[in-house]
Amino acid sequence: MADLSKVVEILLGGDKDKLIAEVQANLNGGADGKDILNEGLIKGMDIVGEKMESGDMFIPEVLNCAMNMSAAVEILKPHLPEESGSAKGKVVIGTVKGDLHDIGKNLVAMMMESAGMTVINLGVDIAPEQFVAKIKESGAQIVALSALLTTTMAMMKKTIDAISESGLRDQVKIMIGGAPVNQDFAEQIGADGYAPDAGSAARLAKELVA
Ligand code: B1M
Repeated sequence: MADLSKVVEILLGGDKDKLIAEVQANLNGGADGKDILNEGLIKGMDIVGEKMESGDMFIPEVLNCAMNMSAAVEILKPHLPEESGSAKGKVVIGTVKGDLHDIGKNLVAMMMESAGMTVINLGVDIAPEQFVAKIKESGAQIVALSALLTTTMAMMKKTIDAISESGLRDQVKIMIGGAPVNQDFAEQIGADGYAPDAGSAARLAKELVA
């Protein structure tokens, strides 16, 4: 595998043009898109998170790194493995209310699209009633909830409860993901599934509509 430590280093340095040039140089050199994502960009964002926690990086710098990562993902998109097989199905995806993290959720949406699904990406900070309204309007078969904060995990349950109260629970499969959640939590709150990363999320979505 290519040495991707420079991608990590440049991501941490916060220069978007340099990051894009480095990602492109790695692609030109034959590096695997998935490796650049996992061993470069995601690894870099993990270090950003550690620095944020220890007070060595502040929110504006973190946000800048996040925006640069999103720009780099755009370059990587055509080089990421497509999920095999064409699955039909409509997914409503969003980051739950109170939570503004969207990079992971957008990767999940991208992988689902590459698996042939129609994805309605509601964005971040999405209230339970917004999910309910979109399910009604779109007739989606899957609802995909993302959360990155321990404080917003409870909003996943509130969203599932709102879907049940609106009488739509039997029409949709609900899947969850994001760093603080796991399979046990999914079962506890009555979700139909949990996926740890974007690739497995697309596979799970296909299974849920099969
Ligand atoms: Co925030 N943040 N942040 N942050 N941030 C974390 C999550 C944190 C772990 C950092 C840390 O302290 N180490 C920490 C959470 C602690 C906790 O609750 N346990 C944290 C905190 C505390 C906060 C604030 C409260 C900070 C503050 O204001 N004091 C604040 C909260 C704002 C809010 O949401 N209300 C905040 C703000 C921000 C920014 C806005 C500055 C920025 C987000 C910008 C953006 O997203 N557009 C930001 C960032 C960038 C991060 C870190 C550094 C990186 C997140 C990321 O994009 N990772 C993050 C630390 C970290 O994750 N290491 C951190 C890369 C991404 C590809 O991974 O999102 O995990 P991830 O997605 C993965 C999987 O989780 C999974 O697949 C993805 C791809 O494989 N997945 C799913 C995600 N959703 C899925 C859904 C699925 C299936 C899989 O199915 C539906």
